[in-house]
Amino acid sequence: EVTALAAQKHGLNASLSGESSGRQIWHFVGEENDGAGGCEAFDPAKNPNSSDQLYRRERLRTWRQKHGDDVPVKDPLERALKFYRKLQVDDGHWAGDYGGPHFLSPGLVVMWYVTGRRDSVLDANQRNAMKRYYENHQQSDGGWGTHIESPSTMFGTTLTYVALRLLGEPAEAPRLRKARTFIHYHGGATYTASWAKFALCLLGCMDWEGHESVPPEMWLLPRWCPFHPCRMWCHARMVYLPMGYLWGSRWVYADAETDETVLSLRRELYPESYEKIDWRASRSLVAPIDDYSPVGVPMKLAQLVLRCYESSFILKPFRAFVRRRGLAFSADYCKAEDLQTNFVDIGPVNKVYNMLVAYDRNDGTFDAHCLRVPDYLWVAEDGLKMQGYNGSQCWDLSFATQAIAEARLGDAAYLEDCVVKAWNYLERTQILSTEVSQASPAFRYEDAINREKYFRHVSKGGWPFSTSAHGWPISDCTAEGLKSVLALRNLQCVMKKGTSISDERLCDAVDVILALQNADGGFATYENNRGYGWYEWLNPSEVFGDIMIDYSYVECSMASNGALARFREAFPTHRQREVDRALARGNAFLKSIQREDGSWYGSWGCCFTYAGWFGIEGLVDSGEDPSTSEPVQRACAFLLKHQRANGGWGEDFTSCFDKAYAADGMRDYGDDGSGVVPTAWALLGLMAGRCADQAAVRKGVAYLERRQLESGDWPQEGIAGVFNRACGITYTAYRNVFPIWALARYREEYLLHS
Ligand code: LAN
Repeated sequence: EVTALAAQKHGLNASLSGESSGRQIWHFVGEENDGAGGCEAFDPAKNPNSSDQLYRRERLRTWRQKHGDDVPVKDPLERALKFYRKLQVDDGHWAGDYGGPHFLSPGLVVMWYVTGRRDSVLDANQRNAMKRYYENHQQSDGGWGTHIESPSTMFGTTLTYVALRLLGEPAEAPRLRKARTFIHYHGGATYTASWAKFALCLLGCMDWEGHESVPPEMWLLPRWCPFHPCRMWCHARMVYLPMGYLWGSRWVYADAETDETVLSLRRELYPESYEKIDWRASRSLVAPIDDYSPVGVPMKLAQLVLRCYESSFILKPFRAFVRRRGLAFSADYCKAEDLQTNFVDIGPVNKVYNMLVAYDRNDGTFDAHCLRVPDYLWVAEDGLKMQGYNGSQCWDLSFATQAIAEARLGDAAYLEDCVVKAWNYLERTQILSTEVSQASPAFRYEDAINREKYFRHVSKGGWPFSTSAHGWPISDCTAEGLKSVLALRNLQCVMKKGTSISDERLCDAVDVILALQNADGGFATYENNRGYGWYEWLNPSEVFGDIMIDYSYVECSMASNGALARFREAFPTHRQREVDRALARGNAFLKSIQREDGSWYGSWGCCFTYAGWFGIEGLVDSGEDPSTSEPVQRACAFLLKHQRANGGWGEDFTSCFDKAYAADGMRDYGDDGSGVVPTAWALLGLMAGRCADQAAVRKGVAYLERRQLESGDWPQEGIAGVFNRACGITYTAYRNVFPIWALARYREEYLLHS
């Protein structure tokens, strides 16, 4: 029944270009099934970031077939827009590579293996293309990083090694020998990070005694208890949920004791003999190269207490009772999450583990889950990867549309069609309550959520990051969605041809934003902050930083401030006092987290440059007069200080990891330290702050124009996105949307007002 629901609502045969709900599915056709599709050879040593050639070529080809060749355009902005509109998918969004992390697809491979190696989870073409990806990203030391630009870690290496073996690569293949040397040099798989250990335990290549406790009965604590997991950041919560279930039932691959590959892996992964390993003693081991956030003393103590609890004889009957109830609650909660998200699930890690829980529940939902695996897979010239989300559709689209609106080109004949399609995507993607309009068959689920029981924040009126089927609303995605709608709604083409969005829906969006403001005046990602800073002492992940609670971020706060301000202009009477107050508090929050040197630390993009734009624009949107505001001028001075000799700005991932500005700029994959994406961010910030140094801005704009390719595209440089301090994530749309926006702002706003 559930399978039928998913199939019917989301058009399973949809190809990448024919979807109506943002779904991105790759089909392998003819000879292109090696994942390369005739692309130029991919050389990760030059730049491990794919430039999304497969997708872009396919789109350009389709465009040319329909519309013929473009007349060459001189104007850089027009050239960029004429290029970018060609990449749009029929349903209105722009697709793109959202890969980057290396630790995601191995989890999928393990799940595919332990649930019976079905083609419905991963077919042969997908597996081949996945192997190609792993091969492409192996580094000269034999290892793999946590993400494509990271130095090798045990986390990335053990997982990828195991995935390659499960996909059929022989242990004696030279690349695997090399990887094994790396693993053994760092002490063997007992030194990998806990999330990798978890996968090894499921597969039967590590004893569960080697894994710290994840008791599912923590869900039974009373809600007021500060240790109740509902207070965690939703991503951590939704990952530890299926983990608790699988740990609590000590789930292991049924054929582990006879499976040749598993038995061999037990020999390959450890320098000592598997039988002799002291698993209990190995639990807390972790290689220094993985140990980004060392587990704090409080967590170590908690683990000690849990060890006693786990082995206590007296507590056995009590434990058995609460464990059973904890497992039952976890299984139900996983299922609720599956249904709420149409089996997409909030992210790639819980997708895989929830699938395993569904397999274990054996209630028929596993098949529905299989249909949603391709949503996470993306093919580029470096092979097939599992993405960090089921795409970044709504997010990228909201920037593209705001850029077009700011360029005052929304009604230009060559963009009309593109704008109307994008508008319709925004309309279809907003999360509504119960009604399902004709134009929007996607499952809108507010009433199905069982919100209170499963700790969900309000959704009605929000926008998600990707698709309405996913449906978790996010503060800044809601805000950027609302800003886009406000920017487009008065265009002639939208009024004539777009699906209407009622004022009431815009008010709903503002209600979501208002509800998401934290006590400190800032905005977190999906929910209000429900916990305390000291939770970070309990972060068990080792490889990630600041994952325990939903903090207030400069990015989410700027977006929310901007949306409130623009909404107030359009609807001055809706919750007037609350909106005013929220803006004043938002403004104070942004000032409170600005660093002495004028910068802000960026959590979701690289890094101080990204946050600089958000910080400045957020301050201005919340009422700061740029010409007199000291914080705005200090922020502009910070950005100006980092302009490079070639006129651009550059910052690479190390800034995020080290939490300090990487003075060498975009070191490895930029252009003499600069890059087009950071340059565009810096310019957007400076122009929002009405920077008085016009020469610097002009130089930055000239830099963007100089780097533009003949086609109107820009080159793909270093990785632009980040999460959890330590993991990079790819946004291929950024090299288009932000330069376009910066050029637009320069022409339409800055020159006129300065
Ligand atoms: C994202 C993607 C979008 C991103 C923005 C909207 C850009 C940001 O402004 C707020 C945070 C958010 C929503 C975000 C949070 C962390 C995510 C979900 C991701 C970076 C995509 C992947 C990542 C997720 C945690 C990856 C899975 C890994 C785990 C450690 C669970």
